[in-house]
Amino acid sequence: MENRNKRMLKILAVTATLTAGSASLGEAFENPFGAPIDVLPETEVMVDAARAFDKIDMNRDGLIDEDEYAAQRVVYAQLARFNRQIAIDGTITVRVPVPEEIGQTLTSPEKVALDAVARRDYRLRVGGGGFDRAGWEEARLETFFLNDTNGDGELRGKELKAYASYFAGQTLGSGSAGS
Ligand SMILES: [Ca+2]
Ligand SMILES: [Ca+2]
Repeated sequence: MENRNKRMLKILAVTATLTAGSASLGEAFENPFGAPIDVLPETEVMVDAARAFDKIDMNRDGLIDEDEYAAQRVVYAQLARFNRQIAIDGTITVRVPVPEEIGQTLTSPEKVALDAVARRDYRLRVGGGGFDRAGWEEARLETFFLNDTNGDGELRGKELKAYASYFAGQTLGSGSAGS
């Protein structure tokens, strides 16, 4: 599992680098993670989820299994903390800062806890072999909707901050990371 995480870390990190290259072809985006945004619409999250599927389905069997699901949760958190931002790979790549109060690194206990939460989350959502494409996109959208507290189909302000915090390894729900 450790190796799987390392492989995925490499793949997702390479993605950020590639994005850096393509962004420089564009105009004003100096940052490899794309342009900063104030508003994140649901449509961009859909595109991001669709693009993420192939990176997360590491063995290319068309399903995101429990290990792959847990690995992406941990790897996204590690990258988000290290980079201090999350990239959303929508129709254009955009970035959202990770709140300052979230630590620079994912500690070992945090990693273990996040892995356990991800596996529990996975088992609650998936019955059989894993998320297929549609199921995965639905799961990502669910994360979006849980953070869209006013239900207007867009994340902004505190909603966006909570969304970035989730990818940085905080768990959704009643505000506490524990439970
Ligand atoms: Ca798979
Ligand atoms: Ca909203």
